[in-house]
Amino acid sequence: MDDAQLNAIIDAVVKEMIAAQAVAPARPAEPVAASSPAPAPQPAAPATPPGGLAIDLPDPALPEHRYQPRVQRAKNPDALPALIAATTARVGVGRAGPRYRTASLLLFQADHAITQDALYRDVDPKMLDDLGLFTVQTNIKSGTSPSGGKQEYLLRPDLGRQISDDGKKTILEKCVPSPNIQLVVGDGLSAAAVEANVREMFPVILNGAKSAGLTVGTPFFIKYCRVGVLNDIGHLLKPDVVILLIGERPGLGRAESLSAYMAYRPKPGDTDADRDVVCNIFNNGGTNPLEGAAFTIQLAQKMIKHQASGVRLKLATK
Ligand code: B12
Repeated sequence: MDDAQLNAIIDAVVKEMIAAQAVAPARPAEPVAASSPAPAPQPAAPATPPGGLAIDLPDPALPEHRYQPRVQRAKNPDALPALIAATTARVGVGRAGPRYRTASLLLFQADHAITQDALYRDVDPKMLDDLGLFTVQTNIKSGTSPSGGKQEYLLRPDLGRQISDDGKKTILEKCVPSPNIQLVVGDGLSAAAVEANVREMFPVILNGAKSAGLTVGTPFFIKYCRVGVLNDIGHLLKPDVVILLIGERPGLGRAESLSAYMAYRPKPGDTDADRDVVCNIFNNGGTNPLEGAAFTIQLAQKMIKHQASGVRLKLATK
């Protein structure tokens, strides 16, 4: 039997099944347990293609699907939404025998895709322009092969801690030297985190520094950036404190989490023991970006007062 005959048979069977309503033209979302609260309205089903069979499903990462309680015969169905809202952990998802339910599996896959996007794509250049940030690069070359771009960034964290020679030149040309605070943004492991928080944090950090009587240097953006880049910045510009806003490793479905890594007068050879971090900055569940920004200024003041950061600062303030 050749391909044409095979396809003709498949077409005929599919048509028969649709006519007999044995398969729905478009599949609805997985039904919710009777004991759960009423489901949110479902988005419109995808248009049925001319053949009559559609296999598209609604996006499982949409809030109305992500946070839907899926425990069957729950003892206290009213408490489930509150439990789910209280944590970013995957609770109240139910199970099918010993396995995840299909909806949970699809959400895992969707979240994995979100994570990959956050990691592999570049920060929106418009946002960088709006904030007046120029861009320098580390010693990771642009490109997409293993010897450049995000692939190399992942394989060579050491190169992501060094500003390229061109970048160093640009920084020295464009930046005011020896400020109290040098503010820097780095893509790190999540472009989504930078886009979700930096716009809100910038004015709070700049105004907070002004109110505290601290000078702020010329801010800029570092592409393919790792935390250890703090040392090069300290060496080049001699600020009192560097605040590096950088995308954290994106957890599943938590791609928008940002950190502010900070150090007092960082220099080559410094390690994480000389640094501090304000972590898990994101809206709806983390440290919200406005608070996170205010906290970085308080921490910068403390670092300047005690002329220390990291373990030394902890010991000085014990
Ligand atoms: C990956 C990770 C690690 C890895 C880092 C290895 C690596 N090469 O990436 C390992 C497992 C070694 C680690 C160890 C520790 N970590 Co850690 N880590 C993380 C995690 C999951 C992601 C960090 C990230 O994305 N960084 C951004 C990328 C771009 O940075 P990077 O240059 O690739 O990697 C550097 C940073 O990750 C840094 N780093 C990692 N953890 C910490 C902690 C502190 C206090 C500092 C200053 C730096 C630092 O080390 C890497 C090398 O320079 C975060 C969770 C989060 N929500 O952020 C916790 C997190 C940052 N870690 C935390 C802690 C407490 C630690 C430890 C102190 C634990 C311990 N008691 O030993 C140690 C410190 C290690 C150190 N570097 O000195 C806390 C910090 C809490 C806080 N506010 O102080 C976090 C937020 C986890 C949490 N509890 O929520 N960590």
